[in-house]
Amino acid sequence: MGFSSGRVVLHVDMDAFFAAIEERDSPQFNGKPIIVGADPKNGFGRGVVSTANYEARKYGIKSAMPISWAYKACPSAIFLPVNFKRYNEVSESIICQLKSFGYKTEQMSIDEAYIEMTNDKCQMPNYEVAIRLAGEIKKQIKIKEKLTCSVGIGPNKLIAKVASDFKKPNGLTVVEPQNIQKFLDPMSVRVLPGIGPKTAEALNQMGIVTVKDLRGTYLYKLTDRFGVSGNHIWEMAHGKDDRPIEETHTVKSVGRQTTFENDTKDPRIITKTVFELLKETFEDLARPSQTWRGKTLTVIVRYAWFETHSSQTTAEGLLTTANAKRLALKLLLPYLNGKPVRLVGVRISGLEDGLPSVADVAP
Ligand code: TTP
Ligand code: MG
Repeated sequence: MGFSSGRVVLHVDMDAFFAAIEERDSPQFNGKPIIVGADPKNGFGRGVVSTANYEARKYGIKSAMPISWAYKACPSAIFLPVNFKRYNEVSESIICQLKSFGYKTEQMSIDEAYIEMTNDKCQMPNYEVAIRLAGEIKKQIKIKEKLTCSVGIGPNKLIAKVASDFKKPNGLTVVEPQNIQKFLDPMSVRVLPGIGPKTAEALNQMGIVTVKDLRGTYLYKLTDRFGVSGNHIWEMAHGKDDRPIEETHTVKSVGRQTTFENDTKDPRIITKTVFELLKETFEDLARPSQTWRGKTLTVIVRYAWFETHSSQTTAEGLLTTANAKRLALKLLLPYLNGKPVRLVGVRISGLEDGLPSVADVAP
């Protein structure tokens, strides 16, 4: 570990977040597989898994899997509904704790944040200070919240993020600049943020499976295939990432979605459900300590055969409960076409800091 003038970034990600909170709050669940998500309805439920604790993951259960599959894999697991309000409270408390260390901190989602440690005044090598801070963060969160997290330390957000996911739960992974390539090379391209199943499949078809394969690919081949995103993919493969830590916006989007009990073609049911989801999303936005507002509204519609559409619009000024309903209906109309709908969702994004919250101005 040498002295380094480069960047040092920490990424903190809570372990099995929703499930860990449930386990903590109900000691009788201790050590049992816990699955948070839609109601499994004895194997006939149609929603998805939000998350599962590590005990349940032994059965192959993971986020976004249909709840019916999870039920099949482990019918004796404890199935619990999602309690966003509770998780949001815990999340806020953890983010406050992270900020209290005094470094620039950016919340990325309900259970993760980046911390910028570059230019620390301390005389010790930066990575040593970062490792100490990581230990202190883990200790504090354990004491105050009785929860564990995993921490990644690296020279930028990308490396810190991949590192925090490298060893879970309760992990600490440090990747100094000289080790970036050694760290990334053997991994599947899927570990790179933003490379989902479709992009990975396209890369596989080009003979690219690992990050090393990706790094050995000519940039033009990637831009030919993926356009401008090719540049981004190529930079990630080289461990490059210039994104700064931005503490201004705490959360970038909030939303809700639901799977219908039975597929429905009924425009009244679909519309009513979208309005209900919108109401719940606005309630999520109205948390008193938040000072952001939404501008962009997205409506998601999934047909019975899983074809999924999302369309969005940006409000002129603020998105209020009143204009959001009108905009949602406009976005929804093309899908009220007699085709059976399986799932609908709404999302509000483009949140800004330091402005009145949506709830403050909503009628
Ligand atoms: P993650 O950090 O992706 O997952 P996790 O904290 O449950 O587990 P890990 O130890 O692997 O970090 O997401 C944080 C929370 O967000 C998670 O607890 C539940 C919620 N979530 C969903 O509701 N649906 C999803 O598809 C994912 C990925 C997460
Ligand atoms: Mg997590």
